[in-house]
Amino acid sequence: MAAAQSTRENRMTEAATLRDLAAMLASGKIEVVDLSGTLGPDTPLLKLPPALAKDTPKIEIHKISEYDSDGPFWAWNWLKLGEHSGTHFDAPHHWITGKDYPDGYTDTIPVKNFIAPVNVIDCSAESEKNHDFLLTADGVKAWEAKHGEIKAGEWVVMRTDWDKRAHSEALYLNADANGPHSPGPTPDCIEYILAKGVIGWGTQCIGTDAGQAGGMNPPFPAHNLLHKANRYGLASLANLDKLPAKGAILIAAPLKLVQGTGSPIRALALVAR
Ligand code: 23J
Ligand code: MN
Repeated sequence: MAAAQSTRENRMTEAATLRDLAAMLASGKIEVVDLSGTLGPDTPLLKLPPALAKDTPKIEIHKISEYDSDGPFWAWNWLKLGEHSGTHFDAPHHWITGKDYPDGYTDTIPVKNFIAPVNVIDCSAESEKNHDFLLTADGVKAWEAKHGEIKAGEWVVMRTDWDKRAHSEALYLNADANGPHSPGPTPDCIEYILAKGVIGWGTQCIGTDAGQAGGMNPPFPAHNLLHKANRYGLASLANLDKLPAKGAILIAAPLKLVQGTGSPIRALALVAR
């Protein structure tokens, strides 16, 4: 958007646009689509090779009271919850390549980066056939030839319909003796979209990288390259099958955790109907 001088006429036009938006949300002409999975003790969580690393703990929801002797008129819970649990946001400080950005934590990222247009690349058929399917730069270019160019400031998300497996951690992680098998990007895919100036990259799998990405060069290229560029990741997105290829607006705001490296989110999309 051109940073035009905000004249009185401009402000009136923009106020009218917001009124129109509110009316269209109320009438359903713009639909709000829920892109989050449920968050609880059964939410699938990443498993790393024990020799390499510690895992994020199981999610716990503990009751404080529910209209009882511990709180007669109220119900509330406390949580044990890793930052990188369920549908979540990856901040730049999550990865060593992004460690030095002052604005790379959940509490320091500019909030305007939490609302942006989203490009949805449908890889569901390929991913069903090949659980290790990798989206390449050429794959993204072919998608652009059909749907239009990816622009600076936009999200790119990979639709795999992997959310249909999230009811079972075994199905979701899809691991065998050789480790997890789930689709993701190649290094050149991430390099290509970063050159376009995207705000970030999202997937429907447990992380932003493919299951076999530990063996790529660099290891975990989505994490390595996105966060090196001070850009963001989204993981375990749901319901991407309900979005158009282009035209939706994605709202993905992490909790304002102090020096947080990520956070569960309630990801939402605004879609014209
Ligand atoms: C830590 C180490 C490796 C990976 C991840 C976290 C994630 O996917 C994540 O949730 O950011 S691959
Ligand atoms: Mn993460």
